[in-house]
Amino acid sequence: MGTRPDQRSVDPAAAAMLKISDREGFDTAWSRLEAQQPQCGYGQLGTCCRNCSMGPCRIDPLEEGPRRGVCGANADTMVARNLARMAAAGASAHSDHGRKVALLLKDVASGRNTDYTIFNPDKLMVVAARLGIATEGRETLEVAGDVADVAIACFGAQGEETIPFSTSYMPEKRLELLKDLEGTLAEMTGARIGLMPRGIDREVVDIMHRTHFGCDADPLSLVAQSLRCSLGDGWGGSLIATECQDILFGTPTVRTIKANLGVLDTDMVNLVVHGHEPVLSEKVLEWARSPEMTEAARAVGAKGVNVVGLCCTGNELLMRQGVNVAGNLLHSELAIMTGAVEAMVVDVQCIFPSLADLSSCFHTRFITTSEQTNIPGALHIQFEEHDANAIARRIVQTAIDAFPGRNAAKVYIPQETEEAMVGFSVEQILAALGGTPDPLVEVIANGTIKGVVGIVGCNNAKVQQDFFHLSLTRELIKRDILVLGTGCWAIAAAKAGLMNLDAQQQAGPGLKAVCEQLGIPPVLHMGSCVDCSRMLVLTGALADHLGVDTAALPVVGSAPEWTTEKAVAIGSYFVGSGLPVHLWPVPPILGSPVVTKILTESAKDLLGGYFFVEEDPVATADRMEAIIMEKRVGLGLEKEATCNS
Ligand code: CUV
Ligand code: SF4
Repeated sequence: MGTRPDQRSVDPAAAAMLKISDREGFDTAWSRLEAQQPQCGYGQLGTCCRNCSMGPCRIDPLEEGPRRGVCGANADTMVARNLARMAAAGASAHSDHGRKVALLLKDVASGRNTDYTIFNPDKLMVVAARLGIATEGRETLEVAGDVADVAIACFGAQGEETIPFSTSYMPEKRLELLKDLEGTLAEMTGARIGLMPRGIDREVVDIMHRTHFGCDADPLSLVAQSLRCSLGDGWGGSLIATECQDILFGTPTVRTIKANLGVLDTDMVNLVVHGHEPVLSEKVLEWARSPEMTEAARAVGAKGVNVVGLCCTGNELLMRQGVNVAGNLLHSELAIMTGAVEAMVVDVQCIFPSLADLSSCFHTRFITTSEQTNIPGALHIQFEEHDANAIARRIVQTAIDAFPGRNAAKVYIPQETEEAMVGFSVEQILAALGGTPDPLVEVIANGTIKGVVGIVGCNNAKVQQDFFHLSLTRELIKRDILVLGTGCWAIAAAKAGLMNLDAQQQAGPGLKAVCEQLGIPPVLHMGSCVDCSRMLVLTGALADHLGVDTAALPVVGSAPEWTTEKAVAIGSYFVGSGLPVHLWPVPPILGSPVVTKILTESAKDLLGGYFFVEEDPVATADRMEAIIMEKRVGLGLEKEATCNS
């Protein structure tokens, strides 16, 4: 490798593992990124198209080559089509996850599935009431069946109306604005361009259709559809995933966990769960903790089975069950290199195919479980919800059976861990505030806290691991801006100790005082990527509470190390929900000045939300603070703050 381990990651545990990796000559995301250089400039700009067999076509940004593809599509069309397809893929991943949980809820309600139960009937009743489903005097399972039916119907809806989850959860003013925009856009273009999701699946298919050869060439309607599809994810598929998971497995409550590779335990059978869906990992955890499996682990000389999480599966388990987390995306290969992992069990999304080969260098069983994620070289144990107990037991047994094969000479576990206080569901945040948003509104209004930034997303081998996440987060809390978020950002913050109470010391005086009073860290873990829906719900609650639109709030979003198409969908539904959203690295849109302008300028006028790109964390914090101050002035809060000071 051309770069030093500590240039690849700011995490000392990662740097330690990368030294071993360099010595042993293992492939990693970093070495493969280096081997990919230079990466394709057309791809970076978004100006290549292979949507038909007259192509592939590409447009040179230097105006040196042809300005149009064979069919006549120009750079604007290509960029907008490619972006829309990214949003469609991202929304599909999240929403398909939501569909599976909704279908499971239905099966539990009807008694077809007895391997799972409804752990949280209280949340069920709240969700039902929100959806307008009668709850009074009704059986839990009956109500659950109705909630599942409404959720499932949101996927396949065929009418022109907005799906019920979106109309029931969106804050009032935003709902009005998005509906009214259809009229505005019709006046501007003469075309029917809607933004409210009509059916979660339908909006994805709409994108695949309109980006097919010879359909939509207008960057504006392509971007609008990409927002609509993403809104169907945020206020649809992802929201359904979160709500149904809370019903089945519990709403997260505050708890303390440990984060980083040091959570692997030399004396235990280490079972890493990686991917996304708690439907699998909850069961694996349950069996790993069972007396039967503990006994089986002892029989092979281990003290028990140590389940730890990675990425969003890790986030799901730490939020609800207090399970320790081994790391975020770029830790997935490093975890296996410790030589102490008996099994890595995965379902869907964010799973490097490289993990199969790497596992074969160790005694590690790399176990795929989803029909949608088959990886050559993996051991596939097909997971079936209706037979979840038996299959989870088999998975845990497979990990235990691998333990005697562990080679002590190959084991190195970096000892780094940090404690993190996690579990900040909207319900928990409101509980910490004493039941209403009032105290939060008050400290924002009087300027003790200037505003809120929600950070999401991944690791990206192009960015020094966790560097942007941590620098930006530290810079914001220092300025009395509360930071909350999800995904691999949250794991980065946990690993760096930003989610424990000591981190209050790194906050500005106002934020510090509020956090001390409430007994919370200045950086709040709200869950997995689908739990970005929790951020929407919180933002919506604040907006409705104040009687304003979300775009008026001093709230900004960011995805500073984004990687996946899901992040495109998340960023887009934040923008569609009225929030300014920072991105780094640059999305593949710069090949079209028109698309760039729509996303960074026109969106602001129409939606209040818009994208901006910034490479430097301090400059990003400057920009965010400026936006927050602008919103505070808009709400008339700044005068008040000046008087107080
Ligand atoms: Ni779903 S989407 S790398 S695990 S946050 Fe992590 Fe989060 Fe991005 Fe994937
Ligand atoms: Fe080229 Fe048009 Fe075909 Fe795309 S759709 S590959 S631009 S001919």
